[in-house]
Amino acid sequence: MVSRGFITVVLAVVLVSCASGSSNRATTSTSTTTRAPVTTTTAAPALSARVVKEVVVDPVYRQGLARRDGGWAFSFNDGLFLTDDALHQTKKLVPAIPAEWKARGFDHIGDIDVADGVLYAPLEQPNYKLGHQAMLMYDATTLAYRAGVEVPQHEASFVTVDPSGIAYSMDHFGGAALLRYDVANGWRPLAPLEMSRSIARVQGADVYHGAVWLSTDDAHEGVYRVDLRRGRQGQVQSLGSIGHVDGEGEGIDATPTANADLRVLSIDAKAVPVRIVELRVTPAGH
Ligand SMILES: [Ca+2]
Repeated sequence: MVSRGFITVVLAVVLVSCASGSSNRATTSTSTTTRAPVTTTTAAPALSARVVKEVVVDPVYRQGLARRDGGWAFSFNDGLFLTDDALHQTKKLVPAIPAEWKARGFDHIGDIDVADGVLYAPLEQPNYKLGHQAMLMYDATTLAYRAGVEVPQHEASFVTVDPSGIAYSMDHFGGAALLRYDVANGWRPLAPLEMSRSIARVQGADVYHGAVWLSTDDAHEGVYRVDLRRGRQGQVQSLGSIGHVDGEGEGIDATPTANADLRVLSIDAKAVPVRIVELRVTPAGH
């Protein structure tokens, strides 16, 4: 219900934005006779995210966050945890990195995602110059390890998978492109999605409703939206800050609930507490 409300708001803003974008572009086009009139509407809806609540969580829940059926999933460097809606832990897997991957130097799980019953975990080894990291897959209900695959990227702070089976990640912690993989075809690399601007220190991402929502540990703990829709692909919007700018922003989930549209993990500057910062996304200025 709330999700539908959020979508309605977004669509309404798109319509308003398209209307104003057309008139602005029409005005611009009259100032030059050498350009053809621009009739496409590529303006993105202006959205902003504001903090509505903070929830202190178990300090081990400090890397990744994902919505799952009936609750939440969290990740730690070498642990996976499931909770119910009230954040009571229902299952854990510690250690979570299979011995075969540990033997190859992999030691860090980043921001996770859950899609179609599978928990996806980005796995790093610390020598970023090697140019390879890994993606692991677990049963999202039992946390049983299913499979893993090496991927050609230098770092791997996050992975998120859309309903069609396209996985998104980034080559480095920051940059101006999202890597894409075809999960069903052995994680075959697809053409990267070029973004309209570079974003620094990306720590998490979640694909939801035509966009990839990014959390960062940049200068203002910013949250960003990367459009995936035709005509606006790669357009980046800065949505706002999660606050706690002296702390460390980590994983994100973008599944709307009754309380919030975005949730971002934030590690306090003193290492504890760890908070889920809940944000509501609304048209900018509202
Ligand atoms: Ca996530």
